[in-house]
Amino acid sequence: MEENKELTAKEVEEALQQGNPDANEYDASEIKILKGLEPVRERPGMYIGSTGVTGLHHLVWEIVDNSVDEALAGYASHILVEILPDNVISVTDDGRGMPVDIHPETKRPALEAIFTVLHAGGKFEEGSAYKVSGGLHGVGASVVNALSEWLEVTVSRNGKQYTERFERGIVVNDMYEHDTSDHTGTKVSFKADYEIFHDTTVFDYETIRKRMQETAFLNSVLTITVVDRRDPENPISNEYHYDGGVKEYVEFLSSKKNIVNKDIIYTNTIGTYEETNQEGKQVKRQVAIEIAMQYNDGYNTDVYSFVNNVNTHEGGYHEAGFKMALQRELKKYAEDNKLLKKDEEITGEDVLEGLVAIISIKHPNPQFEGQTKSKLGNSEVRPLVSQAFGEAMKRYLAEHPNDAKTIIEKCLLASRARINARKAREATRRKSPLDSLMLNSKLADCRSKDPSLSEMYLVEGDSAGGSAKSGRNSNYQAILPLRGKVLNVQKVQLARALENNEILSMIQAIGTGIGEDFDLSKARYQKIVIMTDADVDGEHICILLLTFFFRFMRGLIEAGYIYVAKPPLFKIQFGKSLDYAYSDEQLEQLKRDPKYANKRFEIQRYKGLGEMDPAQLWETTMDPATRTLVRVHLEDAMIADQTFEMLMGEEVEPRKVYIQEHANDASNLDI
Ligand code: 0RA
Repeated sequence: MEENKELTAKEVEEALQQGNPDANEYDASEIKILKGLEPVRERPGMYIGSTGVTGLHHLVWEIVDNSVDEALAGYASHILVEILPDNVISVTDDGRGMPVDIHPETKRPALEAIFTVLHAGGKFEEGSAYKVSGGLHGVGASVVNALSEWLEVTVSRNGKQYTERFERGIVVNDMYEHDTSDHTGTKVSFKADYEIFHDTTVFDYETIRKRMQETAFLNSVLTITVVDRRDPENPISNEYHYDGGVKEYVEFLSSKKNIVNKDIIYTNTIGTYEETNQEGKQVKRQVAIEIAMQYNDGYNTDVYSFVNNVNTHEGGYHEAGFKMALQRELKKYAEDNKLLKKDEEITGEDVLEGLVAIISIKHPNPQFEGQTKSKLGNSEVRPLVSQAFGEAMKRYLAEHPNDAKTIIEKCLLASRARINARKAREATRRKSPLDSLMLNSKLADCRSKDPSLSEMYLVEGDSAGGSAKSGRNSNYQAILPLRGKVLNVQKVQLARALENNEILSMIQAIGTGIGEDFDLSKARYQKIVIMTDADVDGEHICILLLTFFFRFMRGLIEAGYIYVAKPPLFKIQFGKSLDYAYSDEQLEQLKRDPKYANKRFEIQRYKGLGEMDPAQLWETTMDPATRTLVRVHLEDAMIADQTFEMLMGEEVEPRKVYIQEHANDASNLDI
């Protein structure tokens, strides 16, 4: 078996054809394994989630994760991530350098396995406490190699440098020794394969910068430098190092809010649990627990949790342990200090209002569960986190009696508001427009009743709404026009959006309910598409809707049901040739196309969706075969939520700057 793994795919197939009895013992699935990295190229989505822009960026995360592991193992401290001309990515660390020794039997260098054997290095290995192995992460460098036009690794070790080169996962230059080196480390450079990433092989600096900043917050030993060198004259760069770890992360997230407790509540500790290992022995395992939190005077809850640097959007036992301890300690403090009046109580919900918290744990053997594999399923973690954070919270409250009182007061306010809201809701439930059909809805529903096939377009403006209704495929596309002006009132309170007829129609049409009543399984559409003009007003409406979903129907975003449509910005026409451009660059490219170059072509700039007739709107923005939809991720909605705060908040100056910066910038929707 082991020896047969050395056969190439071609040799296996030849052996099978010749009826070689040894080869015949393998069934089809085993042959797949023998083909090494081929399955990755056949079904890339299985390994990196998608071959769109998100999957493309996964390649970077995979390579960086390996260097982060080397840092967490205590050997590296600096990671350099560069975007080079032609969208080549290069990741350099100052770790020990990947192993270069030659295997005595295979005669191959040890590092080759890291890049050519599926899953090598991705799984938990006994003893290596904090290997990243969550969700879509940790599939390893071999997957990146398989999906790269070329990949080159250079190791500095033993005073020398070693380089090996691959193309589409295959060795094209055996590892060779060259040059001397006065340090150790690993550098991996790769070019994503255009044969795999059809949409784009262009990396987004902001996406990489943000992720690296987050990685630096979560791993205080690290210094990460990010550089965009695609324009050689104007390199862009950022460097991140946070000695304070997640405490600084909370500081960062709270920076635009009015904080309630000045000192951040923080703990950084190790918990232990017992487990039976493969030999049936009881062994102790360690879990690193780092938590920071702070209250602000807002109403949102921003609790973000991570396991081995993987964002656990769906929560799990670590989040549960934190919330449990937070409520327990606040409740106990309030009772012990006689801060509760008769009939007053503090529930788990009350302690979450106006909370910013980061929960980061490092676990040797995490179990990821849930719809998007982003929920921690290890139950032993709950008591560990609950105890660790409970102690920190208890100490904080004892040492900060003034802050403690303010926090309890705030919880009681939330509690009263919650009780009043419930009473009001119960009183009006019968009359609630959401529960009845008395709404004067402008919804043009689709015929399909199958949510997995049904789409709803939220369209800005009555005129575009009319075109969309005429142009749509009414079998599966529903249209709800939204009057932009109504929504785009400056300083509108989000709660006021709930009084808006169109928003109510939208909630009713979606069918899940909102807030506490939200139930994803009742969604009537699994694609909800925001379609607004590519101007400032359109952007505002989009931000408002995303903020609304983020706060009241977050499950829709988590389930991946929310999309933003990208309408074209230009039409270019000469005789019978007609094309649409979705960006300035694309228009410039079309102008150079032989169809148009040196011709008297006409260009129409679309100022709004309303300028398109039904057929054009269908063809450019609604036809599944030709349209561009951008799926909204939780991070995007989070950013929209922060932008919304900024736009609607008390501070006038940042709003002015934002509007000025975006006024002439129709395509700058950051989603
Ligand atoms: C296994 C063994 C050793 C180094 C590494 C892995 C290693 C992997 C990566 C991936 C990115 N950067 C890395 N740096 C190191 C060497 C073990 C030894 O020196 O004894």
